[in-house]
Amino acid sequence: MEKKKIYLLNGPNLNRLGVREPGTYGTGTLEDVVRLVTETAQKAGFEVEAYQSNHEGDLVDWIHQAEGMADGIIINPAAYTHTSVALRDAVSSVSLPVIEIHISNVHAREAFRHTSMLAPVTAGQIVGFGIDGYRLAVEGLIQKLN
Ligand code: DHK
Repeated sequence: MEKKKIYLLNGPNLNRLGVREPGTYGTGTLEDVVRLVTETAQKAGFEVEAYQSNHEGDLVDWIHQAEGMADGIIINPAAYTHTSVALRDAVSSVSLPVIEIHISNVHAREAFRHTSMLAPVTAGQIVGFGIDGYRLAVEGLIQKLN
């Protein structure tokens, strides 16, 4: 592995950011998220590779692929947060620090959003800061890596 790298993974419906329930998720787009993460990471000498998928298996594959390719992962598993044993096991299977991020304050929403299958196996979780949470996730991840 040459250059320091962060994988940014976004799950289902996050391609709809900007038009999707703006009262909950804000008006920033996925493009804005990728730009914010890239700019924040670059300041600390990290490159970013960003992926979004509406399919659980794609996210599993990218988590696996990150090992050997990246130093850490920032993931918003979106709805799979609350359901996916497969994503949790994928996170457990790699030795990289993984930061989980949610745009909304999931704890102030429906009860089914209060549980994260992934949280116990991540290095940390950021919740409820809007898309600025992605910047906080980069800073937190880099702090853990240094
Ligand atoms: C995004 C989603 O799509 C929801 O399914 C989660 C999360 C919350 C977020 O706040 O980023 O429950």
